[in-house]
Amino acid sequence: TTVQDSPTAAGSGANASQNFKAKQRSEAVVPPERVSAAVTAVLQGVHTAIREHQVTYPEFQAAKAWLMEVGEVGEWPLFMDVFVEHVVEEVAASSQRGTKGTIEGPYYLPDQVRLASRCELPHRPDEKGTPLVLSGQVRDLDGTPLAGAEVDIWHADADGYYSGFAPHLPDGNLRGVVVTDGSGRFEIRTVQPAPYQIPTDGPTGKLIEAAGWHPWRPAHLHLMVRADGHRTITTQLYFAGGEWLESDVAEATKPELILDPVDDGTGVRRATYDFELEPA
Ligand code: MBD
Ligand code: FE
Repeated sequence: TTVQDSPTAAGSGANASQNFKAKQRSEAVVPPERVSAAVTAVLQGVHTAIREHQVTYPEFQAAKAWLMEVGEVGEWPLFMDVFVEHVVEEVAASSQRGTKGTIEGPYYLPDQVRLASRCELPHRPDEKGTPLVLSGQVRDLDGTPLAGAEVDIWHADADGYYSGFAPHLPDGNLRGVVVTDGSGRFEIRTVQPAPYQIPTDGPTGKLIEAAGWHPWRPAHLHLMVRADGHRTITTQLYFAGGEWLESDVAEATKPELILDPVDDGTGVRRATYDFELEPA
């Protein structure tokens, strides 16, 4: 892990880049025809934009400087996941049945603490935010409950920060791998996350500001749901009525992924969500 001094774009970017590189990934073997076809299409898109918008030399040099800065501060994982991943997920989703997936984003960390089916996510003693309980069941496509499935969950805190990517948060905060019980059920106690704002001090934030867009994602929980013999689902759950739900900067919301938690009368908001996994 990298030690950060303050919650800056460069800090979270460096951690996200380091985390991305550390992941064990199989080298994609892509035939030259496919490389050529895809890269030609990307370059043609760039050439078309330059012609259509009569891009000037100063603008071209500014674009180069910006690209260099994104790499220098480690924001490529952030930029790619915010502006590109949703289309890769859309392509992947066309062959996926069961619960809808959506993008993983840059802040997943593997190997978090394993928790019993009824549990509370690790949190600080003074963790802010409205208590939230998410319960549900993991099932096969035919409705068979999946015991011992993993509900790997991570989310931002009530200030919109992720542990591992902000120096003031303890490692593992609001992250855990919840194992379903004998009937595939789980009940996770945590706190309501805040919407997420793209760091405004980094190149991604500066681009968003320069273009007059907004830097927000609606509040969300991230989940990866796994069971032996089944295809892992990577998804997110959102909150009905939440700000930015209709204008997610990462374009990663889906109507099937919206929770509508209800206060149980004690100030605890409760929601249920069941996951259906297809065979691997
Ligand atoms: C996030 O929290 C996120 O979920 C995505 C997809 C991109 C940036 C920050
Ligand atoms: Fe997120």
